[in-house]
Amino acid sequence: MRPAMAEATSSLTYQKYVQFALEETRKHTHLAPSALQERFRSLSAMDGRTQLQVQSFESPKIRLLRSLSIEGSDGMQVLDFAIFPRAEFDLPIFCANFFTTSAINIVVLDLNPLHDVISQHDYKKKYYTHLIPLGLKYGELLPWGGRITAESMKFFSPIVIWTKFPASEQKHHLLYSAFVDYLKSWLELMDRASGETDASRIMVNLEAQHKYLTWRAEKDPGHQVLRKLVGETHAKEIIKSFLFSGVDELGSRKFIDYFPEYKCDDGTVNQKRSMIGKSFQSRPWDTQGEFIGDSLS
Ligand code: BLA
Repeated sequence: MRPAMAEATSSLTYQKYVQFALEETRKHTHLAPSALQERFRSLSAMDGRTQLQVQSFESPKIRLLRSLSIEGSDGMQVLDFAIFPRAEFDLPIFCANFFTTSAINIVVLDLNPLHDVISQHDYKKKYYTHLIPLGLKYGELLPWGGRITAESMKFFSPIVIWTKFPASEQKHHLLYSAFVDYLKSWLELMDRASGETDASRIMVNLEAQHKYLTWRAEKDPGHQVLRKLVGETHAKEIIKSFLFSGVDELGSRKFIDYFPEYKCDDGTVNQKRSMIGKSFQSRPWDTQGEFIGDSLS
Protein backbone atom coordinates (compact mmCIF):
# COMPACT_ATOMS: atom_id res chain seq x y z
CA MET A 1 0.00 0.00 0.00
CA ARG A 2 1.16 3.53 -0.71
CA PRO A 3 1.69 5.86 2.23
CA ALA A 4 -1.04 8.41 3.03
CA MET A 5 1.06 11.38 1.90
CA ALA A 6 1.54 9.91 -1.54
CA GLU A 7 -2.21 9.42 -1.80
CA ALA A 8 -2.79 13.02 -0.81
CA THR A 9 -0.42 14.45 -3.40
CA SER A 10 -1.76 12.18 -6.12
CA SER A 11 -5.40 13.11 -5.50
CA LEU A 12 -5.18 15.40 -8.52
CA THR A 13 -4.70 13.34 -11.63
CA TYR A 14 -5.17 14.29 -15.23
CA GLN A 15 -6.08 10.65 -16.02
CA LYS A 16 -9.68 11.56 -15.28
CA TYR A 17 -9.57 14.16 -18.08
CA VAL A 18 -8.17 11.66 -20.55
CA GLN A 19 -10.75 9.03 -19.64
CA PHE A 20 -13.58 11.52 -20.04
CA ALA A 21 -12.19 12.70 -23.38
CA LEU A 22 -11.95 9.20 -24.81
CA GLU A 23 -15.40 8.16 -23.60
CA GLU A 24 -17.00 11.36 -24.87
CA THR A 25 -15.25 11.21 -28.25
CA ARG A 26 -16.40 7.61 -28.68
CA LYS A 27 -20.00 8.81 -28.43
CA HIS A 28 -19.34 10.77 -31.65
CA THR A 29 -17.00 8.61 -33.69
CA HIS A 30 -15.15 5.34 -33.84
CA LEU A 31 -11.63 5.70 -32.45
CA ALA A 32 -9.12 3.29 -33.93
CA PRO A 33 -5.78 2.92 -32.13
CA SER A 34 -3.05 4.78 -34.00
CA ALA A 35 0.14 3.03 -35.04
CA LEU A 36 2.00 5.33 -32.64
CA GLN A 37 0.39 3.67 -29.64
CA GLU A 38 2.50 0.52 -29.81
CA ARG A 39 5.71 2.45 -30.45
CA PHE A 40 5.37 4.80 -27.47
CA ARG A 41 3.53 2.54 -25.06
CA SER A 42 6.40 1.81 -22.74
CA LEU A 43 7.89 5.22 -22.08
CA SER A 44 9.84 5.42 -18.87
CA ALA A 45 11.51 8.24 -17.03
CA MET A 46 15.18 8.20 -16.08
CA ASP A 47 14.38 8.67 -12.40
CA GLY A 48 12.54 5.34 -12.43
CA ARG A 49 9.60 6.90 -10.57
CA THR A 50 7.84 9.41 -12.80
CA GLN A 51 5.00 7.83 -14.78
CA LEU A 52 4.45 8.76 -18.42
CA GLN A 53 1.30 7.61 -20.14
CA VAL A 54 0.34 7.92 -23.78
CA GLN A 55 -2.79 7.37 -25.81
CA SER A 56 -3.24 7.81 -29.54
CA PHE A 57 -6.13 7.23 -31.91
CA GLU A 58 -7.55 8.21 -35.27
CA SER A 59 -10.99 8.34 -36.82
CA PRO A 60 -12.56 9.32 -40.16
CA LYS A 61 -12.30 13.05 -39.33
CA ILE A 62 -9.41 12.90 -36.85
CA ARG A 63 -5.87 12.50 -38.15
CA LEU A 64 -4.52 12.12 -34.64
CA LEU A 65 -5.92 12.32 -31.13
CA ARG A 66 -3.04 11.94 -28.75
CA SER A 67 -2.40 12.41 -25.09
CA LEU A 68 0.69 12.47 -22.94
CA SER A 69 0.21 12.59 -19.20
CA ILE A 70 2.94 12.67 -16.64
CA GLU A 71 2.76 11.99 -12.92
CA GLY A 72 5.94 12.89 -11.11
CA SER A 73 6.99 11.56 -7.73
CA ASP A 74 7.23 15.16 -6.48
CA GLY A 75 3.61 16.05 -7.24
CA MET A 76 4.28 17.27 -10.77
CA GLN A 77 1.35 16.55 -13.06
CA VAL A 78 1.26 17.26 -16.78
CA LEU A 79 -1.36 16.84 -19.44
CA ASP A 80 -0.69 17.47 -23.11
CA PHE A 81 -3.83 16.51 -24.97
CA ALA A 82 -4.55 17.46 -28.59
CA ILE A 83 -6.82 16.52 -31.45
CA PHE A 84 -5.62 17.19 -34.99
CA PRO A 85 -8.22 17.00 -37.76
CA ARG A 86 -7.54 15.43 -41.14
CA ALA A 87 -6.52 17.89 -43.85
CA GLU A 88 -9.95 17.74 -45.53
CA PHE A 89 -11.29 19.60 -42.49
CA ASP A 90 -10.50 23.17 -41.47
CA LEU A 91 -11.61 22.40 -37.90
CA PRO A 92 -9.65 24.00 -35.05
CA ILE A 93 -7.05 21.92 -33.20
CA PHE A 94 -8.23 20.93 -29.74
CA CYS A 95 -5.47 21.86 -27.31
CA ALA A 96 -5.24 21.21 -23.55
CA ASN A 97 -1.85 21.83 -21.95
CA PHE A 98 -1.72 21.73 -18.17
CA PHE A 99 1.48 21.87 -16.15
CA THR A 100 1.10 21.46 -12.40
CA THR A 101 3.55 21.45 -9.51
CA SER A 102 2.84 21.76 -5.80
CA ALA A 103 3.27 25.52 -6.22
CA ILE A 104 1.73 26.45 -9.56
CA ASN A 105 -0.60 25.48 -12.39
CA ILE A 106 0.07 26.73 -15.92
CA VAL A 107 -2.90 26.21 -18.20
CA VAL A 108 -3.69 26.59 -21.88
CA LEU A 109 -7.07 25.29 -23.03
CA ASP A 110 -8.27 26.26 -26.46
CA LEU A 111 -9.67 25.30 -29.80
CA ASN A 112 -6.56 26.60 -31.57
CA PRO A 113 -7.65 28.12 -34.88
CA LEU A 114 -6.26 26.49 -38.01
CA HIS A 115 -6.60 29.80 -39.89
CA ASP A 116 -6.21 33.44 -38.85
CA VAL A 117 -9.18 34.48 -36.71
CA ILE A 118 -8.30 38.16 -36.73
CA SER A 119 -8.29 38.74 -40.50
CA GLN A 120 -10.52 35.86 -41.64
CA HIS A 121 -13.97 36.82 -40.41
CA ASP A 122 -15.71 33.90 -42.09
CA TYR A 123 -13.47 31.43 -40.32
CA LYS A 124 -14.09 33.08 -36.97
CA LYS A 125 -17.83 33.13 -37.58
CA LYS A 126 -17.86 29.48 -38.64
CA TYR A 127 -16.20 28.15 -35.51
CA TYR A 128 -16.06 30.72 -32.71
CA THR A 129 -18.80 33.34 -32.71
CA HIS A 130 -21.35 31.02 -31.07
CA LEU A 131 -18.76 29.97 -28.47
CA ILE A 132 -17.87 33.50 -27.29
CA PRO A 133 -20.26 33.28 -24.27
CA LEU A 134 -18.56 30.03 -23.19
CA GLY A 135 -15.15 31.68 -23.47
CA LEU A 136 -16.35 34.69 -21.46
CA LYS A 137 -17.73 32.48 -18.70
CA TYR A 138 -14.50 30.58 -18.18
CA GLY A 139 -12.35 33.63 -18.93
CA GLU A 140 -13.82 35.22 -15.80
CA LEU A 141 -13.54 32.13 -13.60
CA LEU A 142 -10.01 31.33 -14.79
CA PRO A 143 -8.52 34.79 -15.39
CA TRP A 144 -5.82 35.71 -17.88
CA GLY A 145 -2.45 34.27 -16.84
CA GLY A 146 -0.44 37.41 -17.56
CA ARG A 147 2.26 38.20 -20.08
CA ILE A 148 2.10 36.02 -23.15
CA THR A 149 4.09 36.37 -26.34
CA ALA A 150 2.64 37.63 -29.63
CA GLU A 151 3.93 34.42 -31.22
CA SER A 152 1.72 32.28 -28.96
CA MET A 153 -1.23 34.65 -29.39
CA LYS A 154 -1.20 33.96 -33.14
CA PHE A 155 -2.08 30.35 -32.38
CA PHE A 156 -4.82 31.17 -29.89
CA SER A 157 -8.52 31.79 -30.43
CA PRO A 158 -10.85 34.40 -28.90
CA ILE A 159 -12.04 31.72 -26.42
CA VAL A 160 -8.58 30.68 -25.21
CA ILE A 161 -8.21 29.97 -21.52
CA TRP A 162 -4.72 31.03 -20.56
CA THR A 163 -4.36 31.02 -16.81
CA LYS A 164 -1.99 30.40 -13.92
CA PHE A 165 -2.99 29.63 -10.36
CA PRO A 166 -1.49 28.23 -7.16
CA ALA A 167 -2.69 24.83 -5.89
CA SER A 168 -6.47 25.02 -5.54
CA GLU A 169 -9.06 22.28 -5.49
CA GLN A 170 -11.80 24.69 -6.49
CA LYS A 171 -9.85 25.90 -9.53
CA HIS A 172 -9.28 22.30 -10.54
CA HIS A 173 -13.02 21.65 -10.48
CA LEU A 174 -13.46 24.65 -12.73
CA LEU A 175 -10.68 23.52 -15.02
CA TYR A 176 -12.28 20.10 -15.34
CA SER A 177 -15.66 21.55 -16.28
CA ALA A 178 -13.97 23.90 -18.76
CA PHE A 179 -12.20 20.90 -20.31
CA VAL A 180 -15.51 19.02 -20.53
CA ASP A 181 -17.33 21.97 -22.14
CA TYR A 182 -14.53 22.77 -24.59
CA LEU A 183 -14.22 19.16 -25.66
CA LYS A 184 -17.98 18.82 -26.12
CA SER A 185 -17.95 22.02 -28.19
CA TRP A 186 -15.15 20.71 -30.38
CA LEU A 187 -16.96 17.40 -30.90
CA GLU A 188 -20.11 19.25 -32.00
CA LEU A 189 -18.04 21.19 -34.52
CA MET A 190 -16.59 17.91 -35.73
CA ASP A 191 -20.05 16.35 -36.13
CA ARG A 192 -21.14 19.25 -38.32
CA ALA A 193 -17.96 19.45 -40.41
CA SER A 194 -18.08 18.16 -43.95
CA GLY A 195 -14.88 17.30 -45.74
CA GLU A 196 -13.41 19.66 -48.29
CA THR A 197 -13.09 18.24 -51.80
CA ASP A 198 -11.28 21.15 -53.46
CA ALA A 199 -7.62 20.08 -53.63
CA SER A 200 -6.27 23.60 -53.24
CA ARG A 201 -8.25 24.18 -50.04
CA ILE A 202 -7.10 20.85 -48.65
CA MET A 203 -3.54 22.02 -49.33
CA VAL A 204 -4.18 25.26 -47.44
CA ASN A 205 -5.46 23.28 -44.43
CA LEU A 206 -2.53 20.92 -44.62
CA GLU A 207 -0.01 23.72 -44.73
CA ALA A 208 -1.67 25.53 -41.79
CA GLN A 209 -1.54 22.36 -39.69
CA HIS A 210 2.06 21.74 -40.70
CA LYS A 211 3.02 25.27 -39.68
CA TYR A 212 1.34 24.72 -36.29
CA LEU A 213 3.17 21.42 -35.77
CA THR A 214 6.46 23.01 -36.83
CA TRP A 215 6.01 25.83 -34.31
CA ARG A 216 5.17 23.58 -31.40
CA ALA A 217 7.76 20.91 -32.20
CA GLU A 218 10.44 23.64 -32.02
CA LYS A 219 9.21 26.07 -29.37
CA ASP A 220 6.84 24.35 -26.95
CA PRO A 221 7.70 25.39 -23.37
CA GLY A 222 7.35 21.77 -22.17
CA HIS A 223 10.44 20.50 -23.99
CA GLN A 224 12.84 21.32 -21.20
CA VAL A 225 10.86 19.24 -18.70
CA LEU A 226 10.68 16.31 -21.11
CA ARG A 227 14.45 16.45 -21.70
CA LYS A 228 15.07 16.24 -17.98
CA LEU A 229 12.71 13.31 -17.60
CA VAL A 230 13.69 11.07 -20.51
CA GLY A 231 16.91 12.56 -21.90
CA GLU A 232 17.58 14.55 -25.06
CA THR A 233 17.22 11.72 -27.61
CA HIS A 234 13.95 10.32 -26.30
CA ALA A 235 12.51 13.79 -25.75
CA LYS A 236 13.20 14.68 -29.39
CA GLU A 237 11.57 11.46 -30.54
CA ILE A 238 8.47 12.01 -28.39
CA ILE A 239 8.14 15.58 -29.68
CA LYS A 240 8.66 14.84 -33.39
CA SER A 241 7.08 11.44 -33.71
CA PHE A 242 4.37 11.44 -31.07
CA LEU A 243 3.23 14.85 -29.75
CA PHE A 244 3.63 16.64 -33.06
CA SER A 245 3.55 13.64 -35.33
CA GLY A 246 3.26 14.81 -38.93
CA VAL A 247 5.89 17.52 -38.61
CA ASP A 248 8.27 15.46 -40.78
CA GLU A 249 5.59 14.03 -43.07
CA LEU A 250 2.84 16.57 -43.76
CA GLY A 251 5.08 19.13 -45.43
CA SER A 252 8.68 19.75 -46.41
CA ARG A 253 9.07 23.32 -45.15
CA LYS A 254 11.30 23.81 -42.14
CA PHE A 255 10.94 26.08 -39.10
CA ILE A 256 13.03 28.87 -40.66
CA ASP A 257 10.88 28.75 -43.83
CA TYR A 258 7.76 29.51 -41.79
CA PHE A 259 9.40 31.77 -39.21
CA PRO A 260 12.37 33.44 -40.98
CA GLU A 261 12.75 36.03 -38.21
CA TYR A 262 14.29 33.26 -36.06
CA LYS A 263 17.20 32.68 -38.48
CA CYS A 264 20.63 33.35 -36.95
CA ASP A 265 23.57 34.50 -39.11
CA ASP A 266 24.97 30.95 -39.10
CA GLY A 267 21.64 29.57 -40.34
CA THR A 268 20.58 27.97 -37.05
CA VAL A 269 17.30 28.65 -35.23
CA ASN A 270 17.41 31.39 -32.60
CA GLN A 271 16.71 29.81 -29.22
CA LYS A 272 14.62 32.74 -27.98
CA ARG A 273 10.93 31.98 -27.64
CA SER A 274 9.82 35.39 -28.91
CA MET A 275 11.38 37.55 -31.60
CA ILE A 276 8.54 40.07 -31.81
CA GLY A 277 9.14 40.89 -28.17
CA LYS A 278 5.60 42.03 -27.41
CA SER A 279 3.67 40.64 -24.52
CA PHE A 280 -0.02 40.64 -23.83
CA GLN A 281 -0.68 41.27 -20.16
CA SER A 282 -4.45 41.14 -20.28
CA ARG A 283 -7.01 39.44 -22.48
CA PRO A 284 -6.72 41.13 -25.89
CA TRP A 285 -10.29 40.30 -26.98
CA ASP A 286 -13.39 42.19 -25.98
CA THR A 287 -16.68 40.63 -24.89
CA GLN A 288 -17.81 40.36 -28.52
CA GLY A 289 -14.69 38.37 -29.36
CA GLU A 290 -13.12 41.29 -31.28
CA PHE A 291 -9.34 41.52 -31.09
CA ILE A 292 -8.41 44.71 -29.24
CA GLY A 293 -4.70 44.08 -28.65
CA ASP A 294 -1.64 45.56 -30.36
CA SER A 295 -0.88 44.13 -33.77
CA LEU A 296 0.64 40.63 -33.59
CA SER A 297 3.61 41.46 -35.80
C1 BLA B 1 4.72 27.45 -19.79
N1 BLA B 1 3.19 26.72 -21.63
C2 BLA B 1 3.80 27.67 -20.86
C3 BLA B 1 3.40 28.96 -21.30
C4 BLA B 1 2.55 28.77 -22.39
C5 BLA B 1 2.45 27.36 -22.60
C6 BLA B 1 1.87 29.86 -23.18
C7 BLA B 1 3.82 30.27 -20.67
C8 BLA B 1 5.17 30.70 -21.15
C9 BLA B 1 5.14 31.37 -22.49
O1 BLA B 1 4.55 32.44 -22.64
O2 BLA B 1 5.72 30.83 -23.44
C10 BLA B 1 1.71 26.64 -23.60
N2 BLA B 1 2.22 27.96 -25.61
C11 BLA B 1 1.59 26.96 -24.95
C12 BLA B 1 0.73 26.27 -25.90
C13 BLA B 1 0.89 26.89 -27.12
C14 BLA B 1 1.84 27.96 -26.94
C15 BLA B 1 -0.12 25.10 -25.60
O3 BLA B 1 2.23 28.76 -27.83
C16 BLA B 1 0.20 26.52 -28.35
C17 BLA B 1 0.40 27.13 -29.53
N3 BLA B 1 3.81 22.37 -20.74
C18 BLA B 1 3.33 21.34 -21.49
C19 BLA B 1 4.07 20.15 -21.20
C20 BLA B 1 5.00 20.50 -20.25
C21 BLA B 1 4.83 21.91 -19.98
C22 BLA B 1 3.83 18.82 -21.87
O4 BLA B 1 2.42 21.45 -22.29
C23 BLA B 1 6.01 19.67 -19.60
C24 BLA B 1 6.31 18.43 -19.97
C25 BLA B 1 5.63 22.68 -19.14
N4 BLA B 1 4.88 24.98 -19.72
C26 BLA B 1 5.64 24.09 -19.04
C27 BLA B 1 6.53 24.80 -18.16
C28 BLA B 1 6.26 26.16 -18.33
C29 BLA B 1 5.23 26.25 -19.33
C30 BLA B 1 7.55 24.17 -17.26
C31 BLA B 1 6.89 27.33 -17.60
C32 BLA B 1 8.30 27.56 -17.95
C33 BLA B 1 8.51 28.33 -19.20
O5 BLA B 1 7.77 29.28 -19.51
O6 BLA B 1 9.49 28.02 -19.92
